Amino acid sequence: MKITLWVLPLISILLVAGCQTPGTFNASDFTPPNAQDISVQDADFNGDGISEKVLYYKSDDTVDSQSKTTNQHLLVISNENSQWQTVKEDAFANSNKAVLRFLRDHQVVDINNDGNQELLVQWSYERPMPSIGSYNIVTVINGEYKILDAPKLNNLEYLDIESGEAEMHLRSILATRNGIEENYTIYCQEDMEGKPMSNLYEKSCRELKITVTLDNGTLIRQ
Ligand SMILES: [Ca+2]
Ligand SMILES: [Ca+2]
Repeated sequence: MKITLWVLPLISILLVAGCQTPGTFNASDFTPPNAQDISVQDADFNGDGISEKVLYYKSDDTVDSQSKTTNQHLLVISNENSQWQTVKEDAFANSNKAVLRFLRDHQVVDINNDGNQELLVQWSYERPMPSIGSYNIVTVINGEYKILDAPKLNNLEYLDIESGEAEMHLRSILATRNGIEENYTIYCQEDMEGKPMSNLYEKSCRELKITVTLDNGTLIRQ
């Protein structure tokens, strides 16, 4: 009888633990009190039919006018064993002393059309440049969350140097179900020669479209 009294509560505890359903997601569990512009999106990265969360927020860590910092945070949060946990985070800190990059856009898309969703994150440079910046994607590879950077561009593979093509700059990207469509503008030496910096990219030679695909966990420029 004594044994039963000990065992029964233990069994009850184990049963309750075993039957736990994913708890309610509260963005406030993952954001500081000064978080602004909070947004939450559902995304199923691993294709198990259960949504993970993509959480974005800004936080202003300004101490005084001499020390101003604005942070942008992008978190992927997954429900692991009935606990919401951050599985990937990208933070962009910009202060009045150092500006690195700005988060420009993020969207949930299925880049390789396999039914699992990816997160496409686009960021831009500090100052207006002929290029928009770059991007990365968050995806699950063999059960692990990974950030894949855009593949490094080798201009020489695409520029017709003999015809005077000198520079190429990424002007926009578009997420499609066949991959990431990169749109480049190409500039020729003769159009840039002798121009001041402000007019350097006034005239372009041609446009070029390249598709980047996600194959076997790698981003490949076609
Ligand atoms: Ca999932
Ligand atoms: Ca996919």
